[in-house]
Amino acid sequence: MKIPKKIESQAAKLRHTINEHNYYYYVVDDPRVPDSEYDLLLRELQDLEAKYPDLVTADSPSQRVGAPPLDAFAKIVHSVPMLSLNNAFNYQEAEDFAKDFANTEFFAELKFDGLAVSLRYEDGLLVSAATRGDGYSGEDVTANAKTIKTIPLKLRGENYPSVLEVRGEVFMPKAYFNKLNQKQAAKGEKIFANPRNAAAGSLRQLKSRVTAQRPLSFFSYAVGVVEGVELPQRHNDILKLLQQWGLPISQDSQLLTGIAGCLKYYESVLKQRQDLAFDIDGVVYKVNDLALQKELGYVSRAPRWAIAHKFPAQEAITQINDIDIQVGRTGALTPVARLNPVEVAGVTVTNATLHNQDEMKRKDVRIGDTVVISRAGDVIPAVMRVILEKRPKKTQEFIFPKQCPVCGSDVIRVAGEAVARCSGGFFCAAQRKQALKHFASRRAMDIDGLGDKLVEQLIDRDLVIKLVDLYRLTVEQLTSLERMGKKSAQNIIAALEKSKSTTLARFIYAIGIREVGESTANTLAQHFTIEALMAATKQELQNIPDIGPIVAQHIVKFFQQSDNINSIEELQTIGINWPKNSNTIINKSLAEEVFVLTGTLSQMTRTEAKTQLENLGAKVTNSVSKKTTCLVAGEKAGSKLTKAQTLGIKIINEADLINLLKSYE
Ligand code: 9MJ
Repeated sequence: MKIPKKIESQAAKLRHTINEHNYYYYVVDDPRVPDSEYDLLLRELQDLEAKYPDLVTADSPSQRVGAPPLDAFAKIVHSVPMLSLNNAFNYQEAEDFAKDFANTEFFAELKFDGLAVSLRYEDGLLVSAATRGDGYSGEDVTANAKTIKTIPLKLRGENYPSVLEVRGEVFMPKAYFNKLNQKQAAKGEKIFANPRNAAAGSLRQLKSRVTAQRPLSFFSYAVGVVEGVELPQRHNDILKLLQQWGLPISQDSQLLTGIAGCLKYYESVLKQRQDLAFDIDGVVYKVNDLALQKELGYVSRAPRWAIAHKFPAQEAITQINDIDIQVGRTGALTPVARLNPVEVAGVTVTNATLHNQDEMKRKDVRIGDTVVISRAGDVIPAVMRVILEKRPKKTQEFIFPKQCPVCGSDVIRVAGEAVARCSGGFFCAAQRKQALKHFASRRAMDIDGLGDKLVEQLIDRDLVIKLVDLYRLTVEQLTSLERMGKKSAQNIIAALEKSKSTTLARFIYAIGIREVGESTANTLAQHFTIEALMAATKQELQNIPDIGPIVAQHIVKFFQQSDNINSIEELQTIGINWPKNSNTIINKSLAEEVFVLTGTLSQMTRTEAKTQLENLGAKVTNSVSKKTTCLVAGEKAGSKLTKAQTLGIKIINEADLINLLKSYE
């Protein structure tokens, strides 16, 4: 079919516009249009291409959806071999690497934990993508790579080389990895052990339509063959050029001098590791000067001018001595493995979570098994997999209890939910303990001195059955407890008395409705009195911004239980109160502001800071853009700080933030 000129130019214009939006969205991290507008543009192009199939070009953004399946991967020979890196596993080895490089300029990069890929562009168009393979030849994953949104199908600008091979890492961001595994489990399909396996499994597979549904990403860190353009003589300048040509590069790299600078970089990245959106397994130091790189050359397949300084392993192997079931505040049963103590990333670990019933079954974890456990930062250590070859004879499959191990009530599992729950509610001592700890906590009723140990004793001795019993405690009852003097007991009674004057938001948060965190409690307090909240229908709740059907359902269900209504009434009768018009005096002084929080805060968590700013009407977003009005930079702020400086955005530190929040109290 002949394509009218007008249609042809309309399609070309759409392709260009969409590619530009892709660049700003994926590479610069500064979207120029809302997602909905982007979707409309893509739909418009797809409609045109459906009508006129000859309009489809290799670089059309519509081509990211995936090609027909392949029978097997073809081989691609790397004309310049893809190198591996030598590793340094400790400071000594890193220093040994650098001993001949006093005052040398290094470019330090993150070491992404994905799989290495070489992209080949000819006259600006992506013509092939290959895995590293053995370094000399790899698998042709072109159709799959084309589905990765951060990989440009066409280079930007005019001055790119006629041939450009870009080397980098394909990886899966951590957040998507967890979601993917949930989806896989729901479909009864393969669960990936870690984001690297998920990235490899998603890229090295024959159905590119499947790859298209996997949220993979890419960072460039080296070049192979380059023809037609003389490249700069410094590695960091080459990366800058790659970015100008539309290729994504990490913003967390740094130019530094000597090994001392490198080791500082190592330490600072190690601290931020958990906050990164993707997994890394170390950092890489590269001599920045290409002439010096050439002089240094290679030993076997690794360059002498670079080294990967690896982080300590986050996995270890140990044995399971026992499996316990813990009962949480909402009755959720969590299986926990009691371990032979083992050191993981510098900390001795004795317990690891087994998550839930399905996970246990899937992994077939048994008492006596030798297992791989993983500990990432502050996250609770988890059992990753069983080493079946080491399973002792006569182990038995673990039978998940049908009755709550604490109170004996039936265990119930709602269809579609992974979590099994004790149906005992406040009757269950385990749930009571957790509910009470939450009620007393600092951001809830803030009862000073009522810590976890005390709560356990109060419940174990039946001194507190219902929440209101807390406020009926006497000094005599308290002094009868272990390690409780008269003065401490009096202090606790005073703290209880003080906690009675609170805010509606705190109270709603404190009563522990499922899925109602601090921020939701705040929203609810701004729209309802407690009486109105107790009577609200699911629809009324959903009419409020940020309240979705699931939260609404939990709220309605909570207030359908007469025990909960009685408990609230008793608490009010005993004197818990809040300014009755607190929901009408809303301070929206920061309504025009868009904040970004970055780095580590010492006085509060980022979530707390976010909630407090939002309560004053401010918007708090994750990435710095022109719309950002203020960046709060905590300790060790990284690329967001640099970006904010570049854009001339107001930057404040934690002390400034606290003063700002105080000024509105
Ligand atoms: C990774 N995996 O992040 C290199 N790498 O450079 C970085 N790998 C590399 N650089 C030359 N950041 C060969 C391999």
